[in-house]
Amino acid sequence: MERILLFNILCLALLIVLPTTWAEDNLISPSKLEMFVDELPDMPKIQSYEVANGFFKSKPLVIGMFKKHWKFHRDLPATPVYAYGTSKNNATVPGPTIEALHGIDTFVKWQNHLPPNHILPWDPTIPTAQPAAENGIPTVVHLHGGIGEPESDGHAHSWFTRRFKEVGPTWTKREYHYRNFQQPGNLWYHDHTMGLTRVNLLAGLIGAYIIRDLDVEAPLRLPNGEEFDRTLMVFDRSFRTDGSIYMNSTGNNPSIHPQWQPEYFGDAIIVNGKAWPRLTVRRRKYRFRIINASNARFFRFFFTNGLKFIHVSADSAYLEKPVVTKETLLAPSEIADVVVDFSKSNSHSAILANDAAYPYPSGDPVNEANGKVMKFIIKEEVEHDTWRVPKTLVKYPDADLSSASKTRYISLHEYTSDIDEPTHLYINGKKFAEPATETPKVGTSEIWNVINLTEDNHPLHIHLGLFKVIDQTKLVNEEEFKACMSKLNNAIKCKIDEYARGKKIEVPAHEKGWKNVYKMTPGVVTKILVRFAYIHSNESYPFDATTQPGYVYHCHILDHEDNVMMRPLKLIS
Ligand SMILES: *C1O[C@H](CO)[C@@H](O)[C@H](O)[C@H]1NC(C)=O
Ligand SMILES: *[C@@H]1O[C@H](CO)[C@@H](O)[C@H](O)[C@H]1NC(C)=O
Ligand SMILES: *[C@@H]1O[C@H](CO)[C@@H](O)[C@H](O)[C@H]1NC(C)=O
Ligand SMILES: *[C@@H]1O[C@H](CO)[C@@H](O)[C@H](O)[C@H]1NC(C)=O
Ligand SMILES: *[C@@H]1O[C@H](CO)[C@@H](O)[C@H](O)[C@H]1NC(C)=O
Ligand SMILES: [Cu+2]
Repeated sequence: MERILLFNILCLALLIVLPTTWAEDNLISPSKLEMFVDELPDMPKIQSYEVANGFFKSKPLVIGMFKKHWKFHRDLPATPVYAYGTSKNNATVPGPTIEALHGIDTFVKWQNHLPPNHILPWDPTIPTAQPAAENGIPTVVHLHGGIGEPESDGHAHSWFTRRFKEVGPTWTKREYHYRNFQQPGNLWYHDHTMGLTRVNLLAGLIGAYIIRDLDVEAPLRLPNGEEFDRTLMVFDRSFRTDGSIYMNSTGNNPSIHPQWQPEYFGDAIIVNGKAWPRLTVRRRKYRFRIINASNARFFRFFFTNGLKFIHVSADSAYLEKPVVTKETLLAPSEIADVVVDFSKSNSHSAILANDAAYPYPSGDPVNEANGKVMKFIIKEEVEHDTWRVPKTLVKYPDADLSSASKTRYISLHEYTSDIDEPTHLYINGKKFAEPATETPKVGTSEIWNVINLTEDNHPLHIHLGLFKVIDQTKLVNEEEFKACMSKLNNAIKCKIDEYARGKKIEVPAHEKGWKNVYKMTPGVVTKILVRFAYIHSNESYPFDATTQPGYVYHCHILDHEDNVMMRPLKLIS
């Protein structure tokens, strides 16, 4: 008893004597957390439809955002998080998976219950939503991959605080309306608040959203049902010994931005809310919809026992044919939708591993901790498998370049301080607040040439539009072109055609489908065809895409998006 008291007093004395950074840096070493001890959770499923008199109809949902505690690992104290759920009790990280049906609208009342004082350090010196502190934390939900009206798109300025006490300048409605008229596929919802996206996602505000179309999908006979069709949401986090999420609160340019850092990387790899979980599987085919919900970490997944990935879709649309790979590179927010056939395994377990450097591609190599993702324990007996992977999946129209009504140049810029540390990043050298320059016409397609003038790979995400990657061409005399761009900031005046003549880089087969995010390689011009219309039908949008506040497009490294690698996208009629 006395010894414990003495020990406590000593600890207290230490706390007082040591500089405050001691508490700040009191990180848990990932080697202290044993891998593969927690079972892989399945997030709760919520259907946004119901059957009435033999017909499907919408079932309106109410989903809240709550502050609560979440156990990320058996041996880690519960972590304060922000979680989506139908109640505080059953809110989860990631949030519930919303199951929608093609053609049946989803209605969601997103409700903010978050108290004041953010659980993570944010930075008021970057353009940020700043309601009165006592009103709580601003949030707004974006459905990533959704094709819907601007009012329900979760524009960065459409945020709201708890009980809608304060709302952002473009906020218009409490109940969001998702049409689900698009092709079946994988979407996800996440926070999109101006300047706070990176911290709100880090805190836990993410969840999956699946659109199913039974007419299209049932004949494919891909692995189906709760057991064989699973969503894996992967992200990285670091923790302190008390369980709280650690985010470095010292900016890389503290005199300019006291807290902002250009990229967040965590040491522990989390799948469906557990660090390095395990899943026991049968010797047959499974479908995994793998969503990379990291802020900045790229993953290059592979199986340690040589099992392969059979890609069936990319982002939110099916591929025309399955593509088999041994590894798969996912940028933040990209989705790999793969079938894995465990009957092909020659061992009783397989580790899903990752070997992507961070930042990708030129950063540090992975270590023991972030090089492993999860473990599959494979049952002994071989089973009769009723699922298959057909030779052809779903055919959508090809990218028809001749149909493009406009060609644009989109350049990605990074700015650095005197100490050569990044201070902010812009698209086209323009602030987010400057008026929209990308104003496509509803129903048209456009060619966008995306020019990466930075050292990093930036996953570009476009709201509303789907795109196909046409080609990737290396710049020649890149420094000369960059020098011109930093002066004139105009790709045509800088004679882009004379520089975009280098080697062509092949687009991986499993990324040749219709996408909503693509990795923009540095020093490369990536040509994409963006379609502001459906891909599965010639019908026009059943909503007005030209209304306020419009849409955005941005880099999906959240730390870049917040500061402010994002531009308005304004559709016109
Ligand atoms: C982006 O471009 C920069 C400079 O042009 C280059 O150094 C960098 O490697 C490129 N990034 C990738 C991922 O290729
Ligand atoms: C969450 O809890 C509420 C009541 O607290 C219940 O009605 C609802 O069905 C639960 N949802 C899920 C997905 O478990
Ligand atoms: C936090 O960031 C600062 C500035 O970039 C750096 O000097 C410091 O080492 C970082 N701390 C940790 C624990 O990584
Ligand atoms: C996940 O996405 C983040 C950023 O959006 C990216 O930095 C990271 O590399 C991606 N990880 C995987 C496994 O794809
Ligand atoms: C859309 O129109 C084009 C050209 O008229 C036609 O070739 C194509 O089959 C149509 N697509 C659908 C899904 O109806
Ligand atoms: Cu970026």
